[in-house]
Amino acid sequence: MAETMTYKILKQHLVEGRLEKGSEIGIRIDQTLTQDATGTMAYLQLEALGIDQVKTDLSVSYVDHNTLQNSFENADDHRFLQSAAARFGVWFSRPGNGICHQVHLERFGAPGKTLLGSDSHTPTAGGLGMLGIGAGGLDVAVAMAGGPFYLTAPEVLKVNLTGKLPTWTGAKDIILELLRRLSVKGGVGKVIEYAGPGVGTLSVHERATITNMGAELGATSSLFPSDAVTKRFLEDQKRADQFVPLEADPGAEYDHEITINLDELEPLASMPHSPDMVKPVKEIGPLKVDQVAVGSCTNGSYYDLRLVAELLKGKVIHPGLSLVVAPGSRQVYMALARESIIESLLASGARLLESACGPCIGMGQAPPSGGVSVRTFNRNFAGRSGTADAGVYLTGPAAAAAAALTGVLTDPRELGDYPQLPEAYLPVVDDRMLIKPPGDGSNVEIMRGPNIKPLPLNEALPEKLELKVLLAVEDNITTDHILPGGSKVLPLRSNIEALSEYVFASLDPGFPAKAREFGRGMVVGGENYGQGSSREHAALAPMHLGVKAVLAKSFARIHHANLVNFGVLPLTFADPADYEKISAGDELVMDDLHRQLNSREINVKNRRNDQNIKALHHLSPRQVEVVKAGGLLNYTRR
Ligand code: MIC
Ligand code: SF4
Repeated sequence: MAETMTYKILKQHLVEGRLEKGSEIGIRIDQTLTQDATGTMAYLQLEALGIDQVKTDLSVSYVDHNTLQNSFENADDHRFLQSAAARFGVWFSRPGNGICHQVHLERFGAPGKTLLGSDSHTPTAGGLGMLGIGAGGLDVAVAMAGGPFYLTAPEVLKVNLTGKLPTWTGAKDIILELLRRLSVKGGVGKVIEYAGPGVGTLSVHERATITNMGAELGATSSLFPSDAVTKRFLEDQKRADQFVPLEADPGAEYDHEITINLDELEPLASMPHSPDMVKPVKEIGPLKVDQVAVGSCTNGSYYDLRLVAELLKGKVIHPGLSLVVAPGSRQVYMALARESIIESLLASGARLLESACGPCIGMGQAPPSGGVSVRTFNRNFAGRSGTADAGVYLTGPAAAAAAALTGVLTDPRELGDYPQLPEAYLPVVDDRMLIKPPGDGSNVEIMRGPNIKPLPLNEALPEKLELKVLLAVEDNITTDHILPGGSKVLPLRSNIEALSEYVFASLDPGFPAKAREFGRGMVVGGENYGQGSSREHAALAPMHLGVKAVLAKSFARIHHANLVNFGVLPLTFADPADYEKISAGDELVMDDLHRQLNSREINVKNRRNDQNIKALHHLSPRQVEVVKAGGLLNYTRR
């Protein structure tokens, strides 16, 4: 049978279930990655699983998020992560070596293999033809322990690329066009496969920009074929032996198909506060810009930064703004340094940051009050930049450079002639900031700082739940709403007690106190509840506050899985109109729950008006048991 790339990889890795669309399958994970903000929890969980050495072919622990060391917490976490990596047989990428997705693409990613990462942008590896999937830390810990990763066998969406990108447009405009058409929930339940004559015109870095932001579509993963371009990339990375070709069979059947004619694209931007609020830059109109930020796992490649430097060359940035630049990896940084591009950026007035996530997750460089920031990043959720009333516009590097020069949002085509850039460059391959684990780590002592607290566990699911509705929220609530990032909150990722004080901080600062007062509560949500990041803390911290269930119109994939992993019951409205029948403060009752969970339907009674509402669960039989046990750790220990 003619197969898609997705199903070829899934078939080769299937260990449980039947490979039928919509049913739960378990797959073998070849490689894992963690980053520091989610990694501390993942290694504590690995420890709790009683594992001696990881069972994957390769696991890597990166430090890239919490690199601002305002106080001891982040530095302690780095030390914990380095020692845990050595203990469990995991490679350690030292702070300064770069953003996990960029480094993984360069140094470890391999076509045809599976990668599970505790970060939602793990599908960046799809630029190499690798099936990268984002998940909560606990799922990644289980994969490191050799367990299967469970997912719903996805639908496959084929994006047919025709034509060739015009000058002044780039890969970012392709993915923004897709976001414009499909919205932030258009990819839920799907893997997106790229095909067609346009594919061969895109470098691995351009492909990775596109697969990276598949996360913003809510997709399970995104995949490019592995072809001559991939082979050349791996050769340049001195990893030619890892090349295998991958493409869909002719005649493979897809569930959905769309075409993007690259010839027709123009510079696009996402407007505040959602990646799918996309418009052509020229239509957004004059807008004073206060900050430009270049880098991140989306556009932090050598090519992106070199383009910006080239456009700024010989000029100085507009006096009304600041420009910050963070290369995606040390490899990129070193190539830019070698070719004096760093010097050129400095001459133009750029503020150079270390190679890390930085401003993308609000780790410094917050824009001024009410400011406008133009960023080559992937997310522009309200408040994520660290400034609650700032507006973030997401663009490609050319539009970012145009804004930096003119001080206003500018269609880069107005800059005149497109610069002549050399086609290829040879990366500096230097792995000395990657620490290989010792053959036997059993004697390595794990170093814990005072901010690293033991893992909180949930109680088993009671037979009857009487829950106060603590908060009712609208559609597309992100995990940044549920649990913010930023330099103040992120250092608390390994201290759930302290972290819990920030649950729903931007929507309802009184939430933690209310939750504590009522003991057991729930949250009511709209469509696509929990979109965005993979942070399991957005399930774990509410669980710690006594949240037992979330009733929403629909869920984002990773957050749904994280709720289950911590024994919080995710339910949807059988009739979305019932959303209107519940308000904050109501008391909802679910009787005889264990029995009710045997069918899809759960009866929920609202004490305020004695009305019954029909809710549905979307749990596999395995997940029902996990929720009943009060989460995956309890379930596994049994
Ligand atoms: C993000 O981009 O939101 C993050 C920070 O990388 C998160 C992970 C986290 O919250 O630690 C993600 O994308 O999963
Ligand atoms: Fe880091 Fe931003 Fe990428 Fe998340 S999206 S991994 S915070 S650079």
